[in-house]
Amino acid sequence: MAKLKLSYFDFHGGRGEPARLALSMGGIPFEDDRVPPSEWERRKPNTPFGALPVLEVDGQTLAQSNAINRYVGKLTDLYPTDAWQAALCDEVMEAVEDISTKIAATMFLPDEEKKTQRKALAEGPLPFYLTRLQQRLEAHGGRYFAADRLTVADLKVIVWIRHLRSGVLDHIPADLPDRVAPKLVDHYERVKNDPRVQAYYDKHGVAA
Ligand SMILES: N[C@@H](CCC(=O)N[C@@H](CS)C(=O)NCC(=O)O)C(=O)O
Repeated sequence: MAKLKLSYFDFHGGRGEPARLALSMGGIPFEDDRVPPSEWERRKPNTPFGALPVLEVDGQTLAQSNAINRYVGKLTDLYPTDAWQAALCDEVMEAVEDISTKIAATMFLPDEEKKTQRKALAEGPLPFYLTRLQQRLEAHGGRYFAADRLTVADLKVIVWIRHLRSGVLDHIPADLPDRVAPKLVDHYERVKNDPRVQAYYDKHGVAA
């Protein structure tokens, strides 16, 4: 079996967590390399695109979270084998990436500017993506986003929903998902209660 090393920042959530989760759920051994902020400047130039996550496979590197998610999804049977269902899975992961990028762009803004931009996100793009993701979920059976079973798309969505509901994003109401996309919150609970997902969070001492 290939030797895997997944590098991501030393916090729960974010772009690296779906792959951490998938590998753990699939029982695939990997080095869980958690990069402390103090090491990032030194390591950044050695990553393919100056960003994390990065997956090393027998010493070769793969960047871009969704490429990593697809790869580990294939290793763990958490990615559809049917081409159409795989495309539906990709669609959802890219949609989460689109909106996550908008939120990430506000992270290091000065306070007033951050407030303005986050309020605008909470009034427009966030409800839009939440309701559209909910519609896609319903269009594909209502339980999972693709193939009527748990895939890496579901993992990417629950990590994002948990982040939104956690209240850590100033100026973005933590109850937004519950108000505008309750079926996405039901989906979050469904996936979170999967015994493999629960085992991961039990092991890492965080509530999903
Ligand atoms: N499109 C990339 C974005 C990667 C990205 O922006 N990662 C952030 C963390 S979630 C990062 O490395 N930030 C530190 C930096 O850019 O210096 C992906 O999906 O992996």
